[in-house]
Amino acid sequence: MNARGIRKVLPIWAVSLLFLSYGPSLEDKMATTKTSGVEIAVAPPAIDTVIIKGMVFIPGDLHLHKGDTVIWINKDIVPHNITDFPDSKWTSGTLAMNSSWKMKVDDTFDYYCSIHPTMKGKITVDP
Ligand SMILES: [Cu+2]
Repeated sequence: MNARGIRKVLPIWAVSLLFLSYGPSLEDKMATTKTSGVEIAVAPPAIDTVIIKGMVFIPGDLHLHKGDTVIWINKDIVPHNITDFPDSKWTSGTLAMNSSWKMKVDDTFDYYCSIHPTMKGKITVDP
């Protein structure tokens, strides 16, 4: 290789070295990853759906996170309700066909339809 050839190759090599030395350090990359982890931990509350169809709650046991909202949608041809089980401390009231009712959830609970007491469901708050 003559002197002119080296002059053509050298700038590319020098520019590469410049990028490597001025790029983000390993510590910077680790900090970014840590920030991303925190963002995942504080994800906004989700909205989950329970469909009522064929005289059952689908899914029968819905797993979610504290603070999420559940919407029950009655897709049956008969009215239903969502009522605390076994104490009936609260109820949605009657849900006509195609109507819905929602509730913010903080704790695990069982529920049922007091119109059709064999219809039971559960909401499980995962840690
Ligand atoms: Cu019912």
